[in-house]
Parts: sequence; structure tokens; C-alpha cells
Amino acid sequence: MGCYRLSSSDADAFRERGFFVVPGLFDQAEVDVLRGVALATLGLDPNRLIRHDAEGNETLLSLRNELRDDVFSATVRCERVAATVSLLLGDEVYHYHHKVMIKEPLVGGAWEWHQDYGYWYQNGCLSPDMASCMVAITRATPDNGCVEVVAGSHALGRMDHVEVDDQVCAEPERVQQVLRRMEVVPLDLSPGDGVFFHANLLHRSAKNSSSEPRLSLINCYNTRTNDPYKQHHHPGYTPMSFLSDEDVLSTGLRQLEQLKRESEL
Ligand SMILES: O=C(O)CCC(=O)C(=O)O
Repeated sequence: MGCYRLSSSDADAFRERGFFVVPGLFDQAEVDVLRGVALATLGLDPNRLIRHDAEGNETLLSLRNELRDDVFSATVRCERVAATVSLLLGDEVYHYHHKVMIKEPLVGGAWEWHQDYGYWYQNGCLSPDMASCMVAITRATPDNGCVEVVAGSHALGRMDHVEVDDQVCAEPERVQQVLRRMEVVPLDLSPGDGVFFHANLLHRSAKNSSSEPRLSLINCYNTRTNDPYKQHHHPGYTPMSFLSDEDVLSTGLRQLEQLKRESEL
């Protein structure tokens, strides 16, 4: 299997635009397993959180601070993702958390404009040099509330963030000015596509107005040298070994088998 490895043009894009897209980061068999596990487990997940957007619409996420022997954790640790983030940040990386984002058909709410570091700054991380890899599990389009990013906005530095309902969003007056001057890019993705992005990249997503659910996985990383100075709800530096790229599919198939056996009991 020839898996993705960081190219110099993608590294340049990360530095200059704050993000880049890797079409087909995960192949069809892997996407089928990710979707199968998500559908089989998320309905009953006690970790499922609900967030409300400014209009009161609910958006769901299932967030984990720990790595387990499951397919989502395998995507966090696999070389094509973890080694890429390590090269982008120029340091050893560790798992900060990962989450499956769920936007239900017609009702799944928006995420307001924010930088992830707007949240993570509060957690004792001194440097914004943190990054995430988002993987589309279902198709993501403007119609179903795909993520939109402001290209190059990571270079503006951290903006002040304010609380709006139970989300935190970048200061609206400043965002308005940014949007007048910089390019907004909707991340129209096919299942399996990945996006690597910097923690100061301004992004949002609209409500899901389509009749299909929109699912994605977001793996978030911090670096060893940026170990938070205080304890908070995401982990401090914990060494993370990489897995081979093949482990994603084998772990996922094993997990699906296990879930099937459990459902037959
Ligand atoms: O999944 C989405 O629609 C947006 C998620 C997001 O912005 C985030 O988790 O920081």
C-alpha cells in the first residue's frame, strides 16, 4: 500500500496558507470501516457531547482524550498522519485528543468562526504550534455544513475569543475585517480525504441543510516541547508510538468483528 508522505509543496502550503488537503488520505476500505464503527458505536457513546450554535441548533461530537485499541486511535497513531504532523511542527508530537463530529441531517448546527488555539491557549499551551488532521468519513459539501477556512489566517496570530452560547468564537468585529481581506475556502471533501491544519487557522462550518448526516474525524496533536504548564481536560505530554499505516484497516476490521459478535449476544 503506497500511503501518503509529506511533500515539500504540502509543507510549503502549511507554512503559507495554514492548511492543505490530501485527497484519498484513507482509501475506500478504510472509510467503510470508519463509517461502520462510527455508526455502530456513536449512538450509545456516553462521551457524546452536544454543542449549540448561535441559533440554538445542536451539533454533536464524540471526543476522547485517551488512545485505545480501536480504529479511530489507529488513525491518530498511523504514520501517514502522525509522522506528517511531526514533520510539520518540527518536533515530537503526542495525542491531544480526537473527536468524531456528527452533523445530523437538517438540524446539525454550525460551528462559529474560531481558531482551535483560541480554546487551547486557555489550557496552558504556550505555543500555537499545534495541529490537527481532519478526515471526511462522509462527503462534506457546502450544503451539509463542510468546514470553511480562511487561507493564511494562521499568520494573524491568536485572536481574542468570546463565548457564544456553549461555543467559543473569535472576536466578531475582527473576523468581519479578516473576511473582507482574505480568501475563504470551503473544504469540499470526498470520504477519505484529509486536511492538515494549523491551530491558529480561522475556520467555521455552517448548519447541515441536507438530508444526509455529515461525519468527520478530527485528530489533534500537541508537541513535546509545548507540554501545557497546567493540568486541564486534555492530556499533557504522553509519549505516543506510531503505528504502521496497515494497522488502520486491520484494527478496524477486528473492531467491526468484535462489535458484530457483541450485537449477536
Ligand atoms: O466539524 C466541524 O464542522 C467543525 C469542527 C471544528 O471547527 C472544530 O472542532 O474545531
